[in-house]
Amino acid sequence: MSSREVDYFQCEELLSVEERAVRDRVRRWVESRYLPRAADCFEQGVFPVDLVPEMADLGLLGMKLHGYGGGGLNSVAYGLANQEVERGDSGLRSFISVMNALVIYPIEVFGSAEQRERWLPALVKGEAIGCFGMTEPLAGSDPQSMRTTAVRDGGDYVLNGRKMWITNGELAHVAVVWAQTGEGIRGFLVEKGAPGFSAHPIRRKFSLRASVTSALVLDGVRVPEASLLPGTTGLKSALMCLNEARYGIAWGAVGAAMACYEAALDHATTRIQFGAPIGATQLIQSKLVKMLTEITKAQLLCIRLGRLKDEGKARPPHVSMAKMNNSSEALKIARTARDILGASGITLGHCVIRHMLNLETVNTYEGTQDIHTLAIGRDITGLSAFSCQ
Ligand code: TGC
Ligand code: FAD
Repeated sequence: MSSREVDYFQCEELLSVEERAVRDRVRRWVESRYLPRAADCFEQGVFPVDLVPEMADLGLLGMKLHGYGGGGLNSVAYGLANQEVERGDSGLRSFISVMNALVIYPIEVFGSAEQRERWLPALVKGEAIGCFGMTEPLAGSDPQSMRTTAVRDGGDYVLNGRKMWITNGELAHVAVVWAQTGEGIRGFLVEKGAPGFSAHPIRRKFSLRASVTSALVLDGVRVPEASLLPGTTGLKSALMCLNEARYGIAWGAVGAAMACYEAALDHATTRIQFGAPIGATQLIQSKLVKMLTEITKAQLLCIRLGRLKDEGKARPPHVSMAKMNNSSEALKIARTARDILGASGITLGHCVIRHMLNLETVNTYEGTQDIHTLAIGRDITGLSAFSCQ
């Protein structure tokens, strides 16, 4: 095996023919349709909404969904698709994550038959876009403290509150909104155009620029009881969705890291300083070896987690470990790659600074490094260290 391939431990052999086919199909699409415009989307701060129908045709929406036009893929194939999309850009993968894990999944698992019929086929075809409103200005890592309320009034619920940092917010035809009710935190489907409901852009981002990030305002939004996701039974229901999204992020981060490593290796073997390629120096080799080692560990973690998931043996702390490790290692790899590229590493002429800036968000959203550390710490000790009170 050539040391130039980003598959040092022959992980390829751990994949089925179908899983490889999904990966290769998505890789070809990303390379031909997204990469040529990735830098422009990032620079201009634009999500390429015109590509949504192509993503749907490629089967990127509803990848794991059985029925309703979904792909019914296993977890490893789903993960590989996330990896390839994030090799393109974390913003593009965020769109895929939100659609699959945070909108289609909760409607499939917690929705009524009517809600599933109404939304799932349209979401899978890309005719409808969704978002997931959990985070608030005063409730980020601690969503249990959310202040958005849904109060019963006759046959309706009335929602009041603010949601912050919501991916796809202004694009969405339907928002999965989490709110405090008299029966704990529950999920609601709030449609675009509902009186009192609006989405506003969050501007001046230096990360995830090719993704729409919004604030949601809910001022006395009256929705019928049929908008409640009837299967939701507290914060746990929302955390189950996060579990799915975090799993995809663990794979996606590997894709971004692979892209950065490839760019760094290419530069190290072609850039001549002091009469030799910089890759001939021990310092640069040490950095490349560390990068490849961490990518290899992350790849193995993902494949094992995917198999555990499909066997019904993966627990939330397993997902936390993969999300935590892979996003933080990808960020370190991107920073190292940026360094190896020297001055050229600061421009969008290479993918590296784009990935590096994006990975700052990937490391923060869906549970920060600290939060996943505490979740795993609680799992192994049985002691919660979330609050110092
Ligand atoms: P805690 O007592 O731990 O849990 C309440 C109930 O939920 C269960 N549970 C989980 N279930 C499934 N998956 C998980 N990951 C779970 N974690 C906990 C738990 O067993 C319990 O069940 P039960 O039956 O006893 O009721 O709740 P806590 O309030 O102590 O909070 C735990 C904590 C801190 C880990 C959680 O709040 C957390 O994960 N915080 C981080 C917040 C976060 O990740 N937000 C993400 C917002 S969405 C987003 O960022 C989208 S980015 C999209 C993109 O663009 O890709
Ligand atoms: P805080 O919770 O305020 O944390 C600040 C710092 O304190 C962090 O370093 C954290 O690790 C640390 N900290 C917090 N608690 C503890 C503790 N107990 N012990 C030690 N350290 C602690 N949310 C959604 O609901 N839907 C979305 O679609 C969505 N998309 C996003 C897109 C982008 C681009 C971004 C940046 C965020 C998005 N988020 C979304 C929000 C994201 O999930 C939150 O930003 C994240 O959960 C962290 O919350 P916070 O930003 O409020 O930080």
